[in-house]
Amino acid sequence: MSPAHAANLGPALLGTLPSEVRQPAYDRAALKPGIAHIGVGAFHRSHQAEYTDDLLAKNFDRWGLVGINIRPPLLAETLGRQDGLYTRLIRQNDEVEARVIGSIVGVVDSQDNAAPALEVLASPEIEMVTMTVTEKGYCHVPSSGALDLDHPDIVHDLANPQAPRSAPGILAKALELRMASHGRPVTLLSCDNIPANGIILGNAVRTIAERRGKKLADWIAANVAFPSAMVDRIAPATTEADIDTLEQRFGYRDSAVVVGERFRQWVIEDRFAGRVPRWDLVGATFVDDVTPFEHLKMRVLNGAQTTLSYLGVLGGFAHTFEAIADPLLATFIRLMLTEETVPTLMPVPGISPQAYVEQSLARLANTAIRHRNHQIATDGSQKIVQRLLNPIRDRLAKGDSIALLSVSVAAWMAYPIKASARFGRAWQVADPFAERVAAIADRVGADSTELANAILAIEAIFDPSLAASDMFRASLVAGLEGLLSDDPMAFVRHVCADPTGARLKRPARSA
Ligand code: CS2
Repeated sequence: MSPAHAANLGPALLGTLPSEVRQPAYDRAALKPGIAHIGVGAFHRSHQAEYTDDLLAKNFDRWGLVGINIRPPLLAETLGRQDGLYTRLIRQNDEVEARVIGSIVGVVDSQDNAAPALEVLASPEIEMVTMTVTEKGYCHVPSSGALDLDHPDIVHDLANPQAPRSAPGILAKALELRMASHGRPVTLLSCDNIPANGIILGNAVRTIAERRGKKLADWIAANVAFPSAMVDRIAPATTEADIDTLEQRFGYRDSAVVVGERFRQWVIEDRFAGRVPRWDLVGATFVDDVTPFEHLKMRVLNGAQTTLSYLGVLGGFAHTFEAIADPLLATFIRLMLTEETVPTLMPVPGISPQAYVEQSLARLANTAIRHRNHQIATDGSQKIVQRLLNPIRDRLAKGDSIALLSVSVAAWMAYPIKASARFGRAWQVADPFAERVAAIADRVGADSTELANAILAIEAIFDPSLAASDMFRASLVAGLEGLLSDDPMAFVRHVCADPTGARLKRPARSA
């Protein structure tokens, strides 16, 4: 800790920054709000806000971003103090590149009360609403995608539509306010890693709106678009060490700094209401159907991250880059992706899946991105459907082997099991289903068959038709047996050394 800190980032500091720090290449004073973003975390600041900054530099227009946080942390003060400015560091092994992003013109904290969020979202100048509210922010049932009507926030919002708490409830109320005031169309663009995110968001908002009456539902049908999108850039939660790195390297403080890799991608379904920021002029792609891109990204890149996070924790590795530097885990991941994941993908225009696998593995090996395995492991119940279970379901439908992907699902199960009291509370798990799985572990103990059966019975995660697969169940039992043992990596070694032998064959059919 240096005794006297350097000056903090703000408009006054811009003129004094080292020349290697890139700065907004447009007149920020002339920038007016046009986009609202819900969930201004590290990912948004590294991704959509940077694309928008690029767009403003290329084609200046009324597309300033207003950030809204409806969940912790409070951000208005930190970012407000800096007039919305923050530094985006790109770190790629030894390279560090700093850039000040200027696209955020305002930040609103709306954690305690929806009113500040509603005021922004309902304002006529906002024509695009993007969001990164995490998988669980949609309050949907992961296995089916339907809005979870038993979710406490949804129960609350249906009973108190004037004071909503959930993201879909807040959006439905904002649309009602728009309808009643100016009536201007708007696009609601989900940027979270859930499958068919536009459809899931649209269903959630419409389900709530229908309860408010046909008039609102009809207005939404005519004036609101919910395109799907695939977003990508690895940008872990910012740490104190990142803030210190910036100060040491570039000589100023920035409490809102974000760190990301060089790679970025944004594929957006070309279905908008009203005016659209032309992000396609600065590297995003507008397409008719994002499904192939979304499968590629969630199954390969995210599937690898999730697998490395659970196997990584079990193997004693703290970060992704350390887990993938382990030759055994690297071998397992490459085998799983190549043999089982890639064959489930749809053809993706312009991308070779095998090249994408290699590119993804190289991205995960970036030693400057300190992505904690426990961070990626968070909310796994909301992530495994799209990352692991959907490819497993596709393979089972064709009679293909699922032994490697099942190791990853077993590792996801082992993670909360080992956090239960009965298994010694190895670590803390943040996941809406953590308590439920821990209770199962406390009740059942170490019997892998009973553990697998009880966890597979959680229908919100495992679709009953998937849970009914004998092959899947048997693979999970074998996986749990191995991964809950004293030497989980021995099991992974066994699977890698003898993939065909270790893989369970399809149960023989009786003639
Ligand atoms: C990660 C993602 O925490 C997680 O679930 O897998 O945040 C991942 O880094 C991004 O999707 C990369 O685009």
